[in-house]
Amino acid sequence: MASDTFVGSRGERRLRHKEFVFPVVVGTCAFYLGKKATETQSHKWYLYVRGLNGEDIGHIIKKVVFNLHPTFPNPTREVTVHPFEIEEHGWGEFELNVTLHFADDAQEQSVDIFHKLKLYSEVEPTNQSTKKPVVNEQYEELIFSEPVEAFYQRVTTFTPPVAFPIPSIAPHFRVFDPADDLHKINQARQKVAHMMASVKRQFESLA
Ligand code: SLL
Repeated sequence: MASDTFVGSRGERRLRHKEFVFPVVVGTCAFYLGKKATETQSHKWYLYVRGLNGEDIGHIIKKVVFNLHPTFPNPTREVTVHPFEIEEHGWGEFELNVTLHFADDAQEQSVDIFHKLKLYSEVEPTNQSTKKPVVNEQYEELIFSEPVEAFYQRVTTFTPPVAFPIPSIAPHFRVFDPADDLHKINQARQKVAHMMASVKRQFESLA
C-alpha cells in the first residue's frame, strides 16, 4: 500500500507518520604533543562528524560547519566532503558548536550540536600520552519526521559504497552498539540489586 502523503509549506510532498532516523557520531580526538608541546600548542586534535562505522555520510549531510573558540584564526570552518573532519593545534579545552546542513532534497533546516573538546582524560588528567589520544564522542540520532518523499526514497534505497577513505584516527573511534549498551545497563542493574540486598541484610542484622 502506498504511504499517505501530504504537501508541505514549500509545495514538497511529505510522508505522513513516517520517520527516517540516521545515527551520527560527533567527536574529538586529542593527542598530547609531548616534547614538541609549546605553551600555545600542547595538543594536536581532530574534530569530526562521522557515520557509525566511519563511513561517508555525504548522501545525508552536505555541509558541516565547525564553530571553534574565538582564539582560533578563522574559527568558522566548513567541510563539504567526507571525512567531515578538521585538524587543529591548541592548548585549551572548550565547548564548541557543530552545525549540520542536510542534502538539499531533505528540505530541512540545519541542526546544531554542542560538543566539548577534551584534551585531558578525566580518569588520569596528569598522565598524558602522545600515543593514546583522549577521545570524546557523542552519539546522536538525526530524526527526519514526515520526510520529503523523494528524499526518503533516495536514502532508504541508497547503496553505500563498499570502499571509502578511512580517516587516520579511525582506530580510536568508539564502538556504539545498542546491544552492548543494553548489556551494560543490565549489568549495572544487577550490581545495584546486589548492593541493595546487601544493605538490606545489614539493616536486618542490626534490627
Ligand atoms: C580555557 N575556556 O581557558 C578555555 C579556552 C581556548 C583554546 C580555550 C587556541 C590555539 C591558538 C586555543 O587552543 N584556544 O591560539 O592557535 O581553557
